[in-house]
Amino acid sequence: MKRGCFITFEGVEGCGKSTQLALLKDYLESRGCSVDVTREPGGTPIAEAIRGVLLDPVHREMTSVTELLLYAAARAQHVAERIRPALDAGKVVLCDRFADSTTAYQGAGRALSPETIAALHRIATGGVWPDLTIVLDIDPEEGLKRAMARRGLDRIENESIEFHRRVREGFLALSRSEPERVVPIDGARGVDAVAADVRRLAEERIPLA
Ligand code: T5A
Repeated sequence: MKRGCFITFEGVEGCGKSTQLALLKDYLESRGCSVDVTREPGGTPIAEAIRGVLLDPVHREMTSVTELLLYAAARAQHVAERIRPALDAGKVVLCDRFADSTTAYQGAGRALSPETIAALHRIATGGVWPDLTIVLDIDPEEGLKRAMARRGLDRIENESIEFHRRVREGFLALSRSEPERVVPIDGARGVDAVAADVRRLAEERIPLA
């Protein structure tokens, strides 16, 4: 069966991924696509349980390596149980964060080794990799303000502003090393202006009737 299309959304906290993902889903469905929307960490019962452990602010003692392995474990289950079957069924999969978040947060943010992270990417994804990754780029202070206005901050959001700046740089570095796949857009604009860019990028990758 024809493989579907895998699009991921990335960026710092509160950059607007969930908002844009929902708008793109509605648009693609209105154009006749079969769309599966999911998120990381999460997307399956096991991965959602791991998400609870990862984001709970009570787990202050969690080591960086434990954090890395838990994100990878959640991803392995998510790919096997949900993403790969949806792509095999020819669906468009829209995912709120994926492996690039590990590269940015645990790599650029926590300074864990790129070789270790690359090895875990191979194990956890089994070679399932996005066709397009849209990075919604905004100043982390702005993103945290947005996230804070909506709810309390989780364990990762509570990190220092320097950590979040390294994460932003991590995403931008990925877009420089893989410019075809990882495309940054200015996420500081209004929702509609960002959505127009997102739609254009998606339409370049998905053949619509
Ligand atoms: N993580 C994740 C890792 O460290 N490693 C990994 O491998 C992975 C997969 C996930 C956390 O885990 C970390 C990263 C994260 O810290 P999460 O709950 O998914 O946790 O956190 P976020 O990804 O930050 O999700 P949020 O829901 O907080 O932010 P979104 O989805 O980027 O933003 P959104 O759309 O919910 O918008 C936030 C607020 O801003 C408003 C919205 O209405 C909302 O109130 N907004 C705008 N306001 C002004 N202008 C715009 N253009 C706006 N767009 C949205």
